[in-house]
Amino acid sequence: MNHPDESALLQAREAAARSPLDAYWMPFTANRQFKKAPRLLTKASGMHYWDASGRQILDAVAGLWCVNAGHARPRIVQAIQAQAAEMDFAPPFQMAHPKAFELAERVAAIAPPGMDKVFFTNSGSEAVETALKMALAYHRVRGEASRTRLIGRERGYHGVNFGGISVGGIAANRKMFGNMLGGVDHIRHTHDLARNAFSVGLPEHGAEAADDLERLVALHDASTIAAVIVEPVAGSTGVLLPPRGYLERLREICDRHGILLIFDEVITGFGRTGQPFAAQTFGVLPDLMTLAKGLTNGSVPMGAVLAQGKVHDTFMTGPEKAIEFFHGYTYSAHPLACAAGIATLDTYAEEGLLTRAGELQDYFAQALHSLEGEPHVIDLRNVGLVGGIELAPAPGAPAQRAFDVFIDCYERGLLLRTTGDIIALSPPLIIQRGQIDQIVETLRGALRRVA
Ligand code: PXG
Repeated sequence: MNHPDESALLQAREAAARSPLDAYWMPFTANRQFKKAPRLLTKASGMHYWDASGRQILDAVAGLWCVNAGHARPRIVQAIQAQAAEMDFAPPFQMAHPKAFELAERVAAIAPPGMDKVFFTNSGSEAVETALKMALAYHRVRGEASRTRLIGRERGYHGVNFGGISVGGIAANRKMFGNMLGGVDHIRHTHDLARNAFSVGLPEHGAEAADDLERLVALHDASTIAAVIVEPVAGSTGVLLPPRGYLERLREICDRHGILLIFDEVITGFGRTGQPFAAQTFGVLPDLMTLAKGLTNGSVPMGAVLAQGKVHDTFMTGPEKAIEFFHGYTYSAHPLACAAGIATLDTYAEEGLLTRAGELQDYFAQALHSLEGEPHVIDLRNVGLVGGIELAPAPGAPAQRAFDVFIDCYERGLLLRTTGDIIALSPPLIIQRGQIDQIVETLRGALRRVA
């Protein structure tokens, strides 16, 4: 046995000998592969990152679908700095601070009609859990407590908490984690390469996929179903667009059966599709909407649920002294996040960013679709400033080809995001036409280089 001092020394020596990358267990990452060849970003401004060696990297994914106004925008930086100095934290339960109300008003002002109540969370995942709980509680408060079933969609992504993975439809995110929530079912996804490959904008075929909800109503009975949650554009699973007429039909079926419709707009929110929210771009009004990411331009973690007034008001019927919704987070409406959110909305407004994707989408679409015919490309998809490039998987090695393209592009100064064999593009909304060309030409080179 070592003397205590000696063993402490030994431990310290061992720790020093370990790689400084050992302790951090990285999320959604092949940890061992990454740590053999780390990609460390150390600085960001506007459309670019810089890595630890000072190399400039064009950001084609707005960080992770969140930095819609570009990186390190001065107004946002200053707002966070000033707020940190003025008041770091305020308790959110039975107390509040002015910027929480101000940000809620500002979000409601750009939201679809009637969606004027805002509940703050700290992430998209928490926004999803909040919306699901809100839907269940809403039906209970209005006297239909039997509506407990939640419906998601195959290939859906709604964050990583238990509610979100239960209504989500990505096997890898579910299979390790047991039984999920009870009483959840899924409608089928809308991806249909055979009929819709290389569509420019929304695909023509597949509105009838919404009728799958009627099948679940027939199976479970509407009186047991609380809500349906879908992403208007499914992002994380690889950019799946709603077929023309699909969301409208989903809305009609929900209306017919008294089911709440939740749009998860965590990636489509804040200008990504050409309007502030996809609900506006596609002209379909949900009952609840989940937001995050672009809400603070990615600068401080924050999410939110937007609710129709009628949903909110239903809760406001009991005794005035009673807490209406037993839910919330220590960091709900955190002062730094609120300050960042207000400055973010100012920046979006000043620069017309919430509609800029609409102005650029034709140029973006044309550039993207010029990749048709390049090696491995089996589909190209676009809406607003979202692009999807689906590759044929390499034989026996699914996801390898897209990852190789990702690495090839990164080495040439371009940051992409891949999921399986699909490459996603979601650049900051401040992007210039020349930078769209740079993204597409770098990609073209990579597609020709990879096996
Ligand atoms: N809903 C949707 C639609 C999302 O895209 C979340 C919820 C969860 O948000 P948080 O803030 O809890 O991560 C997301 C997150 C990708 C990718 O590769 C996208 C997300 C997360 C990880 C990867 O596109 N979006």
